Amino acid sequence: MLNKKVSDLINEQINKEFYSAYLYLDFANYYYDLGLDGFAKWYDVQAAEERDHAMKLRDYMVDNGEKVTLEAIDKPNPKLESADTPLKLGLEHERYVTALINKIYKTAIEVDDYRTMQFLDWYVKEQCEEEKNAEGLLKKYELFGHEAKGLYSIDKDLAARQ
Ligand code: OFO
Repeated sequence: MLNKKVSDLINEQINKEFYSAYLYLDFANYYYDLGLDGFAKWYDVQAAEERDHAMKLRDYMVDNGEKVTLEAIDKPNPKLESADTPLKLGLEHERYVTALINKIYKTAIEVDDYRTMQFLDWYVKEQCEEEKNAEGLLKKYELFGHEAKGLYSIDKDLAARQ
């Protein structure tokens, strides 16, 4: 069994990871609609990864004899006005998730839960990677994406990476 504060936060995080998957799926839909399939596929992959993150947390709860309570997932409702909006919102969202993971980690430290700290190390590393990717993509867009040729080449590059 885990400390109640820790298990409550992990349970909440499961929901947040599923929400991340929804949000990225929403971004993917937006890009498919614009005809930018490379960007869309990139966010399809991100959405699948977020679902995996939720499942990994779920499995950790189960492995530790904790009950998981699934809550309703919020509707992703960002106003997507231009091709760079999802990129900006995506970076903002990753920074928010990093703060959530840090909060669980901090709570685990406070209650001497070394097992959870070790488990969360993977998420700490993953968030670093995801923030880096989101920043990189936004930077690329800001440099080249405002012109059709540049946007097309970023899209092609993203499609090739999937
Ligand atoms: Fe769940 O990996 Fe970032 O958000």
